[in-house]
Amino acid sequence: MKPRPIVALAGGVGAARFLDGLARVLPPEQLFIIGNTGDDAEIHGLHVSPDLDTVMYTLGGLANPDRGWGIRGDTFRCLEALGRLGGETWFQLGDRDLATHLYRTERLRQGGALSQVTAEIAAALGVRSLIVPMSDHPVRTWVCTASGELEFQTYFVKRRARDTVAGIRFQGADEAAPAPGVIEAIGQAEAIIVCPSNPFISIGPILAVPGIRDALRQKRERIAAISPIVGGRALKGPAAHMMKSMKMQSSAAAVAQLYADFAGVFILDELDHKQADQVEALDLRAVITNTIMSGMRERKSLARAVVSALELAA
Ligand code: FO1
Repeated sequence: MKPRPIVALAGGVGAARFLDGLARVLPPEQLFIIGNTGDDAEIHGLHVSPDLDTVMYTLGGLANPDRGWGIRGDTFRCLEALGRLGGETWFQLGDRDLATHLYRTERLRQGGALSQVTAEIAAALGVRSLIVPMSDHPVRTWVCTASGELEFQTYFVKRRARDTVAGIRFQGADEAAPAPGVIEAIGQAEAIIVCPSNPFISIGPILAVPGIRDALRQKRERIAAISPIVGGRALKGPAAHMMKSMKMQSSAAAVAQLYADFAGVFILDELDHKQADQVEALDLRAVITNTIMSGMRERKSLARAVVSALELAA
C-alpha cells in the first residue's frame, strides 16, 4: 500500500535546507511539497518561480550552497551582456538558471499549467519528491511601504528589503484555487510540516489560497510548524524586520500565534526555550530542539526532531 503523504508548506532557502534533511530521513517519494508562488515574477519576459526553483535545485543537489538560491557554479554571461545593452541586471539570473525560466515560460505559453511544468522540471532534475505550486493561478505578493506598494522582488532584491513594511497583499489570491492534488494531499496526509519560512511572505501566500487554511484546520493535531525566528532574529531573510515594522514582537511565540488555529505542534529553538510556556498557552505542544541548520548534520537532526515530534516512522 502506498504510504500516506507527508505534506510540507515551503518558502525558499530555509524550507529547502530543512527539506533536504527531511528527504534523507524519510523516503523522498513520500514528501508532497506545497511551494509558495507569491514571489514569482516576470523578469525579462520570463516566468521566474524562485521558491519552487530553490526547493527543486536543493533537492536535486544543484543549489548554490552559499546563497541557497540559484545553481552551484553558474555563470552570469547573459546578464553581463544584457547589462552592456543597458538592460536591468539587479535580479541575478545565472546562465544555467535561465534555462529553467526559458523552459517554464515556453511551456506555460503553450498552455501547460504551472503544476504540470513544475513536475516536468523536477523530474528532469532528478527530484524524487513531489513539488507542487500552491496554485496554478497567478498570485502575486505586493509589499506596502512608505514608498508605495512594491512588487515582491522589487522590495526584496532591488531595494534589499530595507523599506519599512506596513502591510502585505496577495494579488489574485481570492480568485485562485489550490493546485490539483493539494487539498487531497492535505486530507490524506499522515502529517503536515510548516517549514522554517517567513510566515508573511512565504507561508502567508499559501494560506491565502482559498480552501488551504480550512483544510489544514481539519488536521491540526498532525501539523507541526518550525519557527523561522531564533533569539528574536530570522534564520534567513527579513521576517524579524517585518514583524517589528508591523508592530509585532519578533519572537518564536509571535509566529506560533500566527499559526495557532491550524498547527498543533510548534518547534522552537533551544535559545528560545523560555517561550515554551507562551507557546503552550496557545494550545500548541512546544518542542525544543536546535533549529539552526549550519550543515547537513543539523538539517538531518532537525528533520529527525520533527519526525519524532509527529511520531512518524523514519
Ligand atoms: N535573491 C537575491 O537576493 N538577489 C538576486 O539577485 C536573486 C536572484 C534570483 C534568481 C533566481 C531565483 O530562483 C532566486 C533568486 N533570488 C535572488 C532569491 C529570491 O529572490 C528570494 O530568495 C525568494 O524570492 C524569497 O524566498
